[in-house]
Amino acid sequence: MKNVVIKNIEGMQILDSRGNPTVQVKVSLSDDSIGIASVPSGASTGSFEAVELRDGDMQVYNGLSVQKAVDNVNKKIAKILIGENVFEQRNIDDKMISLDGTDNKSKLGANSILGVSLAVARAAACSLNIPLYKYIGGINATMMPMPMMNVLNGGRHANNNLNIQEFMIVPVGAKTIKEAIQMGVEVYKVLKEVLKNKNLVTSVGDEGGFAPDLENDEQAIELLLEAIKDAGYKEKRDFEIALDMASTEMRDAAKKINKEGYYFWKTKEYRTKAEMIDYIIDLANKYPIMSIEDGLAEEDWKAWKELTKKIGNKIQLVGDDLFVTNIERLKKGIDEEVANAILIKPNQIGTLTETLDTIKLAKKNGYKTVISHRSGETEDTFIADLAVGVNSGQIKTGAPARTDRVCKYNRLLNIESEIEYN
Ligand code: 2PG
Ligand code: MG
Repeated sequence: MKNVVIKNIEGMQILDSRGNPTVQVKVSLSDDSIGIASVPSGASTGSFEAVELRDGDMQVYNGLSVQKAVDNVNKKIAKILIGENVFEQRNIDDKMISLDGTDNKSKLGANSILGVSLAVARAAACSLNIPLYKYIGGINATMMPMPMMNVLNGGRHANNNLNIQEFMIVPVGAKTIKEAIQMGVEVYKVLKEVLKNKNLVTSVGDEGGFAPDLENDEQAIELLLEAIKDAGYKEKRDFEIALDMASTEMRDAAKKINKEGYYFWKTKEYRTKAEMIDYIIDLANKYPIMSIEDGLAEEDWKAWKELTKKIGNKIQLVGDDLFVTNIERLKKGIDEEVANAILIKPNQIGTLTETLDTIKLAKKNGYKTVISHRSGETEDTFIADLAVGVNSGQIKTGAPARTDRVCKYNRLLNIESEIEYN
């Protein structure tokens, strides 16, 4: 590999899609190539995620500014990485991990470390004059991911009465990303009409999906099925449904009222762990659901195991808050036969190398991988290239609305056309 070294690293504070400050990093190389990356941010974050460093000064951006993380990039991280070979991603990531020295990157902040890690990979791809997905996956990076489109938002992502956080449509009948996106958009538009005709609001939540008040969470699934049908598609053959229950939030709500199980705080319903498992199984039996993410909370290993045993051979069970893209937590899941898929969010762990290691372990053990955005995103499309680069098979990146979501779909369209013409 040619020897191109890091010449400069500059961090700066920009905004994410919710208007909150986040970190952007620019890495410049000795051959004048540059790579820029921006870091996303979650709302329903798992407590085992790597730490997002925020300044906490309530006078500035309500405590959310990230100037300390930016300073860490510009001073501490730049100091140890300038002069390093840009193609040695693992060495670069290891150096940042050692400099931080904590288990959860709380000293430098995962936001500062990830910004550098991703910008380094982009700069390397730029130096080789190849697209990012090819830098990540080489000539083997050819599989386009199936998109999970979050068209109805609830939970912490919307100010409505839906408890489940994400109601997604998955165009399983599509053969290309172009077709998948077209199908998804058509259903999304029809869904808007379906809502309008029922006098339901069509304003959107954080990930671009509609966020109406409904009779209950099941009605949301029924509306998706209605829109799929009205758009001229057939459930199961053309579309299946995926849910992110984000149930750690319901577990946290239950803790607040001193209960063991799950509290659906928006509708004031309480479910024990056993009732929660039954509820999930009922949903999976009743509707064409192919995937349920975080049906149970991040620490509920025993209940997760039971759920996996009961329906893990029928549908995809994705661990998000459960695994937090962390290889140790995934190992535990594999050992205990918990879940059968993992959500991959680079900012949950903080470096590209660790993200790739976790994906590798998942694949080796037959766990499906879903590359994911965060609810607070930027115009950065890194995850689209990552999804193709590792042949992840699936991507979750919101509704086909709002540029922070659409830019990822557009990037996938670009990649597919490049691959087709190669
Ligand atoms: C999730 C994500 C992304 P957040 O729970 O899967 O949809 O939400 O980024 O708020 O954690
Ligand atoms: Mg989730």
